[in-house]
Amino acid sequence: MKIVEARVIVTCPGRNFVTLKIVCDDGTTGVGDATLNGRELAVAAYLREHVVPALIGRDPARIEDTWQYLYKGSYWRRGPVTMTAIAAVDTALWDIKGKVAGLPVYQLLGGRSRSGVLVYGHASGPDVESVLSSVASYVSRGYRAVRVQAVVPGISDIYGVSAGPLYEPATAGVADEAVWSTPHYLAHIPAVFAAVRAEFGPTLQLLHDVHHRLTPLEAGRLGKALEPYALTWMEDPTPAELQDAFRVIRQHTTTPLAVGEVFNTIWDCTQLIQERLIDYIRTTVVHAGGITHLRRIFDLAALYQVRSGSHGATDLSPVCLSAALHLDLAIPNFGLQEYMPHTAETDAVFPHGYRFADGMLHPAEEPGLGVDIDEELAAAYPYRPAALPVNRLTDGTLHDW
Ligand code: GCO
Ligand code: MG
Repeated sequence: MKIVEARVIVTCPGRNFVTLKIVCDDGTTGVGDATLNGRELAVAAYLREHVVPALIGRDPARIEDTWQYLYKGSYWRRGPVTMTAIAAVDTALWDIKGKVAGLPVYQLLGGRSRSGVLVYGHASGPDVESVLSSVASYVSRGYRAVRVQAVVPGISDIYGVSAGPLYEPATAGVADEAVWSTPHYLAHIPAVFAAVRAEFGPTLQLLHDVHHRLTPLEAGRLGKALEPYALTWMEDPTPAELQDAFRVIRQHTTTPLAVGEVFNTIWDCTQLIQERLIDYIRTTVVHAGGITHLRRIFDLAALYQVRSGSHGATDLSPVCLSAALHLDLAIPNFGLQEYMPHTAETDAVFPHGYRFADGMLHPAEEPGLGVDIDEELAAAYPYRPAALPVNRLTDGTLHDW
């Protein structure tokens, strides 16, 4: 078999997605997600200009060799644009391999290690009462794990609180500016979790995303304050370029830590994993080099009792989610999978066979990944420039968003 074509498809059914579709000489196709929120066209150009020409004529069965070719062969290693482009090729090749073998991809990864993929949903609200009813709506739909975000009095525009049925931080044009105050945040969040734990009892899994906003010491203080409410994890407590910083957090709290949605290679988390500074690694198929490289990260993590907790916000397309579910089902050290359902428009552009039941997602049983892109429908939604917000402190200093 040979690759004869690779199409880069950019579509905006409510938000932007980039997809790579690889076509083989016998007509077999495979898809890979290449969406990097707010930087979509950089990856599209990287694929079109630098990757697609090198794919034509290659044997689609040689997944590892193609991965090494694109990684070592670019000379300029790592980085979100490069690793997202490599991920798209890798994911599409696993899809093709599954179709050729007549097996769902999880079978090629070693087979099923569990009955389904436990997911967490996103509860939020403008005040404690509405947070409680948002959590209740997830519980009534069968979710066993819920992330809780809340408006903080004194901060007008905060990460993770949805105004409508879906949360979408990217806005049209250039970045919106939000204002951040750590003292207001630290004063409010423990009380929210006290109310949620009191209402829903000890076994509902609760999570919280700090979204990179605290110093290590502030994160230690928050983790300690949240200990009575037994969170499954506190996410991205501090920016993670400095892996050492997590030692400080660990010295102060037993609240489990989850990090990694912005990482793109194993090199971003070797210290975090090998020194057991985190409990969950949140790297994803689309931003961390595809199924091949993510498997490598998860295998390293397994040696150190670190579990997976892959990012799964709506800016990761149904193609990424499908791929994630196959890997989640197969690895020994699966922890949790984030799940934000996509809009009906997005689901129509990306027909897929995964389904939600009993708090878990289940990948399609058909050969390959069980997801595709309807290119005709995708063409009806042209790209729209959009950007993620930036954050400033109350005195105007630029802060982490
Ligand atoms: C999460 C993430 C997202 C990111 C988004 C950026 O935990 O789901 O933090 O909400 O902010 O994916 O594009
Ligand atoms: Mg996050």
